[in-house]
Amino acid sequence: MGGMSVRTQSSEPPVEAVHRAGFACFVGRPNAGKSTLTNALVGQKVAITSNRPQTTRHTVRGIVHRPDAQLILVDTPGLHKPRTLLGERLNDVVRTTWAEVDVIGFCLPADQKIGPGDRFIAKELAGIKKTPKVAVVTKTDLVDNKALAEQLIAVDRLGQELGITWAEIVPVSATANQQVGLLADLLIPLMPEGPALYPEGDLTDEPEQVMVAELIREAALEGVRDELPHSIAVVVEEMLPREDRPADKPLLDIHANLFIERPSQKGIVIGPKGKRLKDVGVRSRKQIEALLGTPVFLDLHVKVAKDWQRDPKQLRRLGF
Ligand SMILES: Nc1nc2c(ncn2[C@@H]2O[C@H](COP(=O)(O)OP(=O)(O)OP(=O)(O)O)[C@@H](O)[C@H]2O)c(=O)[nH]1
Ligand SMILES: [Mg+2]
Repeated sequence: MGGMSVRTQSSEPPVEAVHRAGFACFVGRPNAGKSTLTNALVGQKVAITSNRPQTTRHTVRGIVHRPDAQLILVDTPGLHKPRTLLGERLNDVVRTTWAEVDVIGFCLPADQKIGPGDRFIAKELAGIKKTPKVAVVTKTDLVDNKALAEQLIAVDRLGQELGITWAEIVPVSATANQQVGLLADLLIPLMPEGPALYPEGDLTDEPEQVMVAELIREAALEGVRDELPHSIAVVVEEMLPREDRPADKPLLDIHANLFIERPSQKGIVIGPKGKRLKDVGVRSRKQIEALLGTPVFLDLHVKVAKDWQRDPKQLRRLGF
C-alpha cells in the first residue's frame, strides 16, 4: 500500500518557519485501535491496549516531539451506548475532550463495515463545526487494497452524507507501522502556532501510579471473557522504595488492589491454585520494571467492590 493517502484538501507547504503546538484527540468506537495508534505515534506505550472493547477508561495524553512542533495526542475511551454509570462517565469524558482539542481524529477500522456505532459518533461530530476532523482508517494491514479503497470511499461518503468535511482521510496501520509518521505530518499543520507545551522528552503526563495500575489491568484483561473485563479495576495503593537496600540494589514495593464486582468473579481472576493471578503479577511486573527502570516487588490483592460500575460512591473511590 506504500505511500497511499487520500486527501480531500491540500495541506500547507511542508516547510514552515513557525513552531506549532496543540492537541489532537482520537475518538471512535471501542476497539477501533485508538490507543494502539497513540502508542505508535509516541513511539512508546503510554496507553494500554487489548482486544476487549472499552479498554481505555480515562483520557491518556501522548506527546510527539518534532523540531518545529509538539503534537499532543489525547486518546479517549471508545464511545458506545452506555449500559452502566461507568459507561455514561466514559462517554462524558469523550465529549468534553473533543470540545477542547484543536483537531479530532475519528478512527474507523478498515476491516469492519461502517456501522451504527460509527454513525452515532459521526453524527455528533457533524455538530462540532469549528474543529477540523481527520478520518483515520485504522488496521489497514488486515485488508487488501480493494477492501481498503472501498472503505476510504465509504468514509468519504459518510462525510458527505452528514455534512462533515474531512480535513484528511488517512489510512494507517499502527501495528505494521504504515503511514503512522504521515498521520503526524498531516496533523501538525492543523495545530495552532505556539511554543511547546510540555518539556522536551516527556512522552506522557500520566502519573506513574496510574501507569502502573493500567499495566496491571492490561495483564489482567488478557484471557478473560464476557463481562469480566468490564468488572476489573486496579488501584495502586502505595509505591515505596524498600528500606535498608544498598544503593546499587534498590527495590520498589508496589501494593495494588485488583477490584472485581462480584465474589463469584474472584475464582476466575485468581485461577486454580492462584496461577492466573500469579501470571498477571509476573507479566505486569516485567512491564512495570521496564517503565520505571527499577526492580519491583509487586503485592497484588483481589477485592470485591460490589457492582462498582453502577455505584457512584464506588466509582469515586476507584477514581472515576
Ligand atoms: N492488525 C491490527 N490490529 C490492531 C491495529 N491497531 C490496533 N489493533 C488491535 O485492535 C485491538 C484494539 O486496539 P486498541 O488500541 O486497544 O483499541 P481502542 O480503540 O483503544 O479500544 P478502547 O480503548 O476499548 O476504545 C487490539 O487487539 C489491538 O492489538 C492495527 O493497526 N492492526
Ligand atoms: Mg483504548
